[in-house]
Amino acid sequence: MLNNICVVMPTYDELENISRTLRSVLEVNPGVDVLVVDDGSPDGTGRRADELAHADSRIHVLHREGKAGLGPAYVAGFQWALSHGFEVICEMDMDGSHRAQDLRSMLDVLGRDPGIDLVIGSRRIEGGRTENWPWYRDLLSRAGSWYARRMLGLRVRDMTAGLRAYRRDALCRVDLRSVKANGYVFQIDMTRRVMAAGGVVREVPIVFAERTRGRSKMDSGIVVEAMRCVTLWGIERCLPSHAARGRGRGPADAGNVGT
Ligand SMILES: Nc1nc2c(ncn2[C@@H]2O[C@H](COP(=O)(O)OP(=O)(O)O)[C@@H](O)[C@H]2O)c(=O)[nH]1
Ligand SMILES: [Mg+2]
Repeated sequence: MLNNICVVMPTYDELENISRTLRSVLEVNPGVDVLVVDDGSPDGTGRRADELAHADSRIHVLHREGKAGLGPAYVAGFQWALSHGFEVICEMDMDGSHRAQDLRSMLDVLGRDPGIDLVIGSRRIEGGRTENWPWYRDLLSRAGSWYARRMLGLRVRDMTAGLRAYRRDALCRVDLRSVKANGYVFQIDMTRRVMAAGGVVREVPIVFAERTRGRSKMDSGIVVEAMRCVTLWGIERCLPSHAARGRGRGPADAGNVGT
């Protein structure tokens, strides 16, 4: 049984989603705390988060000045959760795409096996799927995961998945201050960093449903950033200096199990 769980939920213009998403997360997972990380949403999401936090002590809010991207919002949220002593720190979208019951089953898996450092809610293993995603998003996500797997030599099927549960120690082993990734490549960066530090990753199947309210913040800059970073990290990985560093550290991918 896990205790001290914080679900970090970044928001930008999610007024139409925040109340019902938080209600469902906390109803299905009554033991968790939630940290909303709002980047000054013009639609008033931050104010609504404050009202909800006022009514429920499990809800916390971190206000940031302006839209700075998913990665920096998560890094700030992780640092807050670590400094407040949480033992398990999760990532979850606020737009209703991630199901509260999937978070629960992932926490069950983490709770049952102390050897696991990171549970990834995967759309790309048996039992996992996407619903109502436009074909081009599905293609982009599959191609991105394939490219990252090949370039970085990792066996994770869903590299850009955004429903995750980290054990505190796994996050502590990552130098969060040096994480600069902004968009979805943040998820790839965190995966490779956890594994490079010897972390064990387990994928658990989830259903990801496209949002029905509000607008996606995905844009072409996010795709370009992902391509650029993954290519660079892949090249770095092949350099002799990197291979020499890796030798002293043990097997980077040890313990990763696909399903
Ligand atoms: N704080 C913060 N949250 C963001 C930012 N960009 C996206 N989000 C949130 O991250 C989650 C996923 O974003 P979304 O636009 O739905 O991405 P998609 O599902 O890939 O289309 C949602 O909860 C968004 O509100 C940002 O720059 N800052
Ligand atoms: Mg979304």
